[in-house]
Amino acid sequence: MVPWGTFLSPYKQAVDELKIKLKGMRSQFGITGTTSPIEFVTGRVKPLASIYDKTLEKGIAFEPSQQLATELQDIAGLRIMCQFVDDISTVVNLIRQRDDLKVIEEKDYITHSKPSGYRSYHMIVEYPVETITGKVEVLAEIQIRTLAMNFWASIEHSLNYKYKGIFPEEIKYRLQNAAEAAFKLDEEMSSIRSEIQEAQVYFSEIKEAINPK
Ligand code: 0O2
Repeated sequence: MVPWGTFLSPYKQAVDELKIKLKGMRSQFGITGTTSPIEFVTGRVKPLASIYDKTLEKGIAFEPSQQLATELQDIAGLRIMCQFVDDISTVVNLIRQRDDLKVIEEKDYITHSKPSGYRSYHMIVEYPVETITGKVEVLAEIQIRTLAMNFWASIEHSLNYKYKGIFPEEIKYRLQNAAEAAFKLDEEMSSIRSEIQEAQVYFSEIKEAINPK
């Protein structure tokens, strides 16, 4: 059995490389003077404690194995945050068009939110990592969501940790209300999108004039 460090190292490389590539997409929009659909990008390798919890949930052995690599599709996880809901489909299309990864599966929790209120677009991709012993194909999960969806998901995630997935009814109800409020916020922001973007271009021009690159 390979040590955990060895098993996880291609995942770490995949996260590092994909973070650079996805952030690169954002910079390219900046260079061409087009508003970027990507606000910011984060990435992480799933901590061992979370891998352990997932193996218990799925009833698989907690050991570095091909089964684990196949069944846990988010050991490498990337998250792309967008300002507006419409930006999500732009980013999804940009990812679908790339030659350096293969989209294996897509889950649209935006059109069909989860019962918890969770909204996000998930893409499972296969990404080749070059190692000193050859090419390793790893799975990575890319979650694409708006800033409002991300705010809700991070709060719900912390509470989930606190209540170990079993929320008191009152909290569950409040979270569903908060998800609805986040949805409304996204709708309102979308309706004044052009106003917001004009203001953002105006401010970035002023910033550039005061502090040229
Ligand atoms: P963490 O700590 O973020 O890594 P899976 O459970 O992954 O085998 P499933 O349920 O089909 O299979 O995966 P799905 O629905 O694509 O969800 C995987 C990830 O989406 C979760 O990973 C969360 O990051 C996020 N997610 C899904 N549902 C919710 C939700 O109701 N609330 C929040 N806050 N996040 C959610 P992990 O491993 O559960 O967590």
